Amino acid sequence: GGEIGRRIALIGAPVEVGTSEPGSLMGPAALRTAGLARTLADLGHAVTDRGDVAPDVPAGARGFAAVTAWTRALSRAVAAALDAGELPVALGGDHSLSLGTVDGVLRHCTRNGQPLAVLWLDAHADFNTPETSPSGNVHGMPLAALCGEPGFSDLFAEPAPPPLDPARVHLFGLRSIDAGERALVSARRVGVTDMRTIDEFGVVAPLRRVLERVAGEGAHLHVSLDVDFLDPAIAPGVGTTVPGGATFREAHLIMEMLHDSGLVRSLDVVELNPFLDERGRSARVLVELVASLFGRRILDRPTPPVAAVPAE
Ligand code: B3U
Ligand code: MN
Ligand code: MN
Repeated sequence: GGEIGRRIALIGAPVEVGTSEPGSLMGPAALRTAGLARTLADLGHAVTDRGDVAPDVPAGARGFAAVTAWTRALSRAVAAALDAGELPVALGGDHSLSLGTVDGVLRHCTRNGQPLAVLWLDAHADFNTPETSPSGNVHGMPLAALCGEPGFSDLFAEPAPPPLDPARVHLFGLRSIDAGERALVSARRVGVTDMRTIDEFGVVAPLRRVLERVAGEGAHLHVSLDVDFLDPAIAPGVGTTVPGGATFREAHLIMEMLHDSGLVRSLDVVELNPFLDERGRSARVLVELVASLFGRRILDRPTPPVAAVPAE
């Protein structure tokens, strides 16, 4: 089961250079305003807010020049936190920030000889390359870059760690995927629990299988939570809403299972766009979800081993 009393480092990543929808720059501030640090401290954790990462982004830089600066700065911040025995929680910021956070985790894991598993809670696959992307927005590309697809040279600091193993990436909640991504995701054997699978089997059986595999491999589990994983009805504060997302109850159950697994070692909370939010609702829901991931519970009862497991 999950432990309480962790050392948690909050790392602000006010980045929006990866998206064409301005406003996610304000995400870290909104999560702080919604009481993230206090909520985690009240659960018995030792929380340090490291403030916002402030990379040297060349003036006026957009696209990959700016993304590269963010990637390297976030990678250093996350790796340093992990090396110090902390659990880094990155506050976004658009999803291009995961280039940096996951690269930092990858470096830490590579040094320790530990495999890295990534759970990507998102409506999208974020597996475009500059070649396949319909929008050119980098927030739709981080997994492709991290998994070593071509077209991203010089993004990661040298010497770069071996790329993320796509077979240890699991997309959960997928319901919007571009043609090029679809081909890559299946060619690289990325794990997927799409919305149809969730409709058929619920979240428990597919997630339990992911967690059992991570536990069996002794892997570090990194969770990347995109606001658009959630249904827009409960979290409208995001640039790319996609109907049919996770409900409040599904999302909390996932967080509770993640807590009970005791496997989560790093977390991103991304794509919160307070400019598009309604009276702070989305920020508040995210704080509640992170609280569940870090041990808030109704009663001391883990999820029972129910439900048939769908065929792979
Ligand atoms: N797949 C599309 C849309 C998208 C991906 N991630 C977000 N939107 N947030 C793209 O632009 O790559
Ligand atoms: Mn995303
Ligand atoms: Mn998304």
